[in-house]
Amino acid sequence: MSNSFGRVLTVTTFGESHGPAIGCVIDGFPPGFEITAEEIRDELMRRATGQSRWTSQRKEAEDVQILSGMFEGKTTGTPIALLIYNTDARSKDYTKIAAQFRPGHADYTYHHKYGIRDYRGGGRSSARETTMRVAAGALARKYLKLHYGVEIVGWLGQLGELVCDESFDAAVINDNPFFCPDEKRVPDLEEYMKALWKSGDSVGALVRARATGVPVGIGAPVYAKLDGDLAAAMMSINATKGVEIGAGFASVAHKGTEHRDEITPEGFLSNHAGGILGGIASGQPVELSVAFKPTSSLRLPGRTVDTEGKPVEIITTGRHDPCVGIRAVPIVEAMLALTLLDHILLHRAQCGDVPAQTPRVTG
Ligand code: EPS
Repeated sequence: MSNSFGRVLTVTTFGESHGPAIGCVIDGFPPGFEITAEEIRDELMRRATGQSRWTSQRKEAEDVQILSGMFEGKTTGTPIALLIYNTDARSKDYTKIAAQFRPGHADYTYHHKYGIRDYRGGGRSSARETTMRVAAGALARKYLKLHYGVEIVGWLGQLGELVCDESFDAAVINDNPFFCPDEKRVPDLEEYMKALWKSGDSVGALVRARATGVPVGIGAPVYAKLDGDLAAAMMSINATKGVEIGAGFASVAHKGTEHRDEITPEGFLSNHAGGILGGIASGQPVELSVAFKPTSSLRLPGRTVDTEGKPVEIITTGRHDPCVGIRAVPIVEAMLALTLLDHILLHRAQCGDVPAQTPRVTG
């Protein structure tokens, strides 16, 4: 089925945006690991709506409950079930468009696929679902850091036409509501977003992420490539339209002599590969970028059809993100953490006792 993610460490999410609750079951997580609901909630609040004026104003408590898989504060190795009640759904916002398809939205395809659709808040296709990815990602992220020294950082690379990371300071990313790594750029982003709100339009964004300290050798060839799994993980997030690993599409214009990351005993001399060679981690930072499309719920009228196929003009009211890519930063980080931990566990199973005979280069 299509609601589960991962090979050894699996996450199954359930729930709809306007249903009573959302949740997930994490299976295969290593036992004996300490984590609290508060730590998970801290991660959730980075992604949550209503935290700044630049995102949807829905106010959810994100009061995550750990229902199973933990005893005396530690994971037990059994399925970890997490649950969050939805407390601020406003379904009447959707009554007018219940029988219409927002252009650019999954409304149309869900309707044709299933013949029935929970139109309230986009139902299962809502970005609300990503809450549980971030919840599961909080466990993976903490484990990766404590057991392997892996550090994950995500940031906004571009919002519309505004490039945000010409200057990069990781320390400021969490100090502004855009996850922007250049604090001098924040006023420009505010101006841009103000104008966007006023116009009623939405815009796309580019999210970048990097994981350092990734153990060399994790990943797998051919059908379980680390980059393949990362691409699938990122493309499974709502509104994604593209993923690049390392130099990505810029590789097209590279010469081989430029693109290859030359190796010296002191380290690699570049990282166009984004830390992955042949689907297997090189030990260099894993680097990727994800393109998010503009939100399709717009108050500006657009042409569409209704469920009878008749032409109608659609206007979407309610609380929507004018740039869903902003809140996507913690989601990209979570999917990166989950994919890396899944591959570490997979690697431990098959190759955990392979002796390292060659010195490992870093950089
Ligand atoms: C969303 C539309 C809005 C957002 C929602 C994602 O839903 P609603 O109209 O119910 O407020 O608020 O985001 C969340 C609830 C969330 O937690 O991310 C959409 O269409 O994807």
